Amino acid sequence: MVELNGKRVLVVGLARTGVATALFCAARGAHVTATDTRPENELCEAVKKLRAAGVICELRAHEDDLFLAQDLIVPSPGVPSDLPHLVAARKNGITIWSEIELASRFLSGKLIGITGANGKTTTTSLVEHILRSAGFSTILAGNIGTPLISAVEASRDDTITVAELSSFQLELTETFRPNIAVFLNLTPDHLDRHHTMEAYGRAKARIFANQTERDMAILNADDAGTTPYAPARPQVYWFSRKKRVGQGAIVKDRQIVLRIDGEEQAILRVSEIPLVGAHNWENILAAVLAAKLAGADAQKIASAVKSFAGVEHRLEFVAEIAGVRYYNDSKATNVDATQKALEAFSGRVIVILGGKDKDSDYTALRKELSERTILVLLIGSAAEKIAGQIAGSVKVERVETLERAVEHGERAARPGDIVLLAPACASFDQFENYEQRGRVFKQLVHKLIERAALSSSATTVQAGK
Ligand code: UMA
Repeated sequence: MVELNGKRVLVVGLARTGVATALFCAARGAHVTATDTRPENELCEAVKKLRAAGVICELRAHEDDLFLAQDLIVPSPGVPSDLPHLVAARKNGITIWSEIELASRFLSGKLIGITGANGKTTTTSLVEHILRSAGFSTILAGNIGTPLISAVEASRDDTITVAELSSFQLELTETFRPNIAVFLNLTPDHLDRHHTMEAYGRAKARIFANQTERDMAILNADDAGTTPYAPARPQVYWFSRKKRVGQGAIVKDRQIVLRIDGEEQAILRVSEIPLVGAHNWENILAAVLAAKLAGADAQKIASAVKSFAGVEHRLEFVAEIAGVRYYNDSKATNVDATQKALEAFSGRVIVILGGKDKDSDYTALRKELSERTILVLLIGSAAEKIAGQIAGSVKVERVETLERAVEHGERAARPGDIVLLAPACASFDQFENYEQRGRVFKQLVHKLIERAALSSSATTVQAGK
């Protein structure tokens, strides 16, 4: 635990993380200032709440002097760690922690941390679902949407907090130490922020940095990006869908099998996995292994996996209209996630790509696009770049907005086809976040259902959850 009483704390960024962090520190007696580049009229509700708690709000711009007059600075994940104000504060010896570092110093009970370029949200949700179904007291938090600091109040000695962790959160940690740490995979993402794959990998691998012999690390034996980061101190477990591992989880005779302390235990058949796409086997292997190491019973793990409904915006089935199936994978915010989404389907796919570019290389999509898709619909500010990089591999239409993409998709699709939103980009050019983008897509598909219902009684419609 760290003493906040009387300390000068600066919180940078006033969205979910910043508001929760500022209120947390103020409630513990710190002198809190909060700063955001946005003006007050865009932050009304947050500012009202913060001022009521005694937090000073400095808005519209970040003042240099403010950063140098602090004991502790907590930047939100969306604030680049090389922001000049932070660089200057660091030079002046001021402590800079991410919110997960601060939260971990107050959190009670056990912590399972899950990171990776893709699959984090599904794996985190699944681990929490398994443990809750197995009777443990759990909290779901982190990059998944609820800041870890919000979990502190409810955590007890017997709580297991299951946290999705991003590179942005991990890079500014110091003593952060999950009891079980999972590193799912490493493929290009966020290069606009981390600049190199090495820096991105190093930030993620901080999940293992403070683990001891009593802790457990779980890594993907099939992913060349993560294997070099296998740590020395904690007990290391591997998962693989392609090969055997010493200690961990594998696919054998089309079953998910745990191999722990020389014993093999079959958990469930792959045919019983309720999620689309072979890449989800990896998420399930990691989740089953983490849940087992956290103490869940094999039978309870199996029944919980079978009842897992999946995660919103992750290859989420939206509806089938006149034989065309619509899927929302708005969480596919990088090229690798889009590749995996395309690999999950064997039919003819019409895919919606585009949004805000993150210095990504879309040429990596050319193979899947030419083999699996019949049409690419381009939206958002990255459209020109994507069009240039995938030219010649598939038919492309520039439609600008999601609304027009859904209209064009419906018009171009024949029974048996799939219309898939898997944009390979961030959403911030046209939407608040990927969740809003996914919700808008689903609303647009639901409008198609209404139209289909009005225009013809013969049209068959099946809606997702
Ligand atoms: N801001 C500044 N100065 C800057 C930059 C931003 O003041 O230099 C301000 C913005 O004006 C805005 C605020 O900072 O008001 C935004 O902060 P934020 O982006 O950290 O927003 P939060 O709502 O706190 O969301 C963060 C995570 N966001 C990011 O990592 C970009 C959320 O992950 C996370 O769910 C949430 O904390 C709770 O932990 C989202 C995400 O996109 C889902 N994550 C990336 C991903 O999954 O790929 C890593």
